[in-house]
Amino acid sequence: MSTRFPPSSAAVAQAPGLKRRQRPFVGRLRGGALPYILGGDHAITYPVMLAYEGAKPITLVQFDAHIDYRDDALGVRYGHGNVMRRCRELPWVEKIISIGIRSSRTRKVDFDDNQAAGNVIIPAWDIHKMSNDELAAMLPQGKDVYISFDIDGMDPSIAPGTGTPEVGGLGYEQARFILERLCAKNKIVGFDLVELNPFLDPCQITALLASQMMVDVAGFLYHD
Ligand SMILES: [Mn+2]
Repeated sequence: MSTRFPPSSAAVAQAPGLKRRQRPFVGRLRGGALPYILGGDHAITYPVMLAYEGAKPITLVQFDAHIDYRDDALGVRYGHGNVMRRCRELPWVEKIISIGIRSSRTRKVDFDDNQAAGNVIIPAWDIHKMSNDELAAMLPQGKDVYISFDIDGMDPSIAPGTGTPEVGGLGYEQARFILERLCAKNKIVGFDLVELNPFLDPCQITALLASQMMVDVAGFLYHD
């Protein structure tokens, strides 16, 4: 597989709606703001990443049950199933580290393409067996990190309110530890938490978890 690096203007030309979604971020990034995004469809990460053009190389840390690396899903190239592949095609995204991956529906060709592009996958079943020190050694250090958190990275017992739940996901303490380490050892340049669907969350426990993790990250970043 060859990793293609189309200029963002080319990507925007293929999907004009992305330009409209990207625009609000650019000026705010230049002002030093930290994007903090709630969703909704994971496809939002790509137009957000477009706004980092000209920034330092970014390590994109994805929490997810799925690698989201299909080039084309029934004609869709800018949906939530393609989003990490589209982001990796941007020259300023130097690597994707995917945490909590476990979907049995991942196609081998997409996995192979993901690995050929130099990305790192840390499956959920490895995380369940690792010590905190072993896990910490696999996380980036000294990087500009953007965190994209698909709530289905979490176990559906505590995060059922999402469209494609997968058993065997992360617990809250595991995710909190990883988030804390990412924030402590890197410069966080943006954060999104996506794929929470309130219509699938009747007890609102997914929203409770998501809101707690967003507050946690803010605390890790802005504590004295
Ligand atoms: Mn997912």
